[in-house]
Amino acid sequence: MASDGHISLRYQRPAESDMRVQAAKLLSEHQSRRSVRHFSCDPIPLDVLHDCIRAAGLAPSGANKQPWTFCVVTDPALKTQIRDAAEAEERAFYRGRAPQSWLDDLAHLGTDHNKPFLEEAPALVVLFAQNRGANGSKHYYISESVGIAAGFFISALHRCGLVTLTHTPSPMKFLGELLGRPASERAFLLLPVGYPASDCEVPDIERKPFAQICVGYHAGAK
Ligand code: IYR
Repeated sequence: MASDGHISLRYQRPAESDMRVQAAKLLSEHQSRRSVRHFSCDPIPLDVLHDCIRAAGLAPSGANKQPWTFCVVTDPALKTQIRDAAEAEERAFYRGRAPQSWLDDLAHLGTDHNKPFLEEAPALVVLFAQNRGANGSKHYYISESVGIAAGFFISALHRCGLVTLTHTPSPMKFLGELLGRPASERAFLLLPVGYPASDCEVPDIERKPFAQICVGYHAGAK
């Protein structure tokens, strides 16, 4: 049945046994994903990165407005400019802008204002949220939509063997200026992308157990 600008959904229901195999595989893949702050300088295949962006661009969005722009930076001079500007903001953050309670919450990550990964990672992806469309048209649920696209992107990178970090030097206004983005766009995330450095370490952190993140409301259950 196809009518009124609609088409039939292409869908094949899998067997439950196959669903369980896929679910276990997906869970195990996600368990090995980590945010990385120490990158190898090795270049990455840009076509792989572009496919990850294509996959991210398939995310659902408010009224299908797709209110995102993915900027890919590999130019070393521009990466240096981004690092310098980000470190200036981060210096202000760590030296007073952040309340002590916030710094205490970050202590276990071992972060400071130094962001060498902004030059070392072979690609920086700057994800912008579009507050309005090119023709001034309205966009809806912008943060939700761009956040979902970012999640798709991070997941796609991981499946392709690349690592990243959801970096948010704050404020990120300098990114729009350095990349010449229109005033209707605001920087949402800065994601360095590449391979981990050979001696890369990550914080030894735990994830919340299932019972703490999921509450079930099932008929007949006591
Ligand atoms: N933007 C700073 C601080 C920072 C904030 C949070 I919330 C983190 O999860 C990690 C870091 C920085 O990148 O160092």
